[in-house]
Amino acid sequence: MISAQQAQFYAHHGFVVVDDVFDTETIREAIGAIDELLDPSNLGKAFEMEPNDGATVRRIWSPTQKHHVFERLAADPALVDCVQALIGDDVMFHYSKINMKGPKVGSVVKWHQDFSYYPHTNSDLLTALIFLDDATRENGCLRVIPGSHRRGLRSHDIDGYFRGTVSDVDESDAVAVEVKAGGALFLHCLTLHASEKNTSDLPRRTFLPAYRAADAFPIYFGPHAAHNEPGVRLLRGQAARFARVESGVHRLPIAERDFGSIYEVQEGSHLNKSMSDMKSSGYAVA
Ligand SMILES: O=C(O)CCC(=O)C(=O)O
Repeated sequence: MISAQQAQFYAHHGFVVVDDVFDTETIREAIGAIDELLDPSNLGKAFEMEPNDGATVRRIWSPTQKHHVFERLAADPALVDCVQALIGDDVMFHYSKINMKGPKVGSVVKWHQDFSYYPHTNSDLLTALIFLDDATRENGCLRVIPGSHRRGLRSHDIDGYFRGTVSDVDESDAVAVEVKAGGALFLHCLTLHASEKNTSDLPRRTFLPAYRAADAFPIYFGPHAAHNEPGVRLLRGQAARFARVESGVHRLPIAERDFGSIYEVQEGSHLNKSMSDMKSSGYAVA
């Protein structure tokens, strides 16, 4: 459970780390589930590969829909207690992914705010980064700009189109957040964050279930945002009868071409994709 002090830290800094949310046995189970998902018979099923070697998976899409272990973890009472303490009593599961951050190849994630990919009527949305390996500076732990969630949504456009990154971030305030395996980093949807390439020999596998308050509704239904909606479900409290609206103006993530992931739109590789690539990839989101 989260203490009042931790909840205050989150409100002020836009992130908070809670150690030991999951024990060693549960983490071992999650890694076993990843190994099952990565069985060669499943290759091509909504994984995204590292472009540099073409052989290492960098992302597994919607693990909660693919393996019961991840479905269970995303709804784990200890985890959802923490989420409830941060975004309120009515908690919806939003979507999930696994970032593999493989040894030596694990891709850079550039500075961004998650809200830019899926703007909602209010900003009570968060992602829980559940570390399955110790996250260190060497293997590309998350970097955040504390307090950036209180300064609103920044433009993620380049040359008039959404490119999923803020190009002029002042990194002097950035902190590297190292977390032990089994711990969780709860990240506000407006907190600027990034991670470096994994230069170590060790993986940094991370399961990322995302949640939102029941009265936060998506206001953009472009292809990369809309596809999550069928999987959204109530985990705690009551479904909303009103939408809570926080801001008058929302910048929309309108890209020059459809993109399959944050990696693609930040790298610009979506601009080289053919329409048949887009259709066959079968996934799309942040
Ligand atoms: O896994 C990471 O290092 C960054 C995660 C992230 O920002 C994302 O997947 O949107």
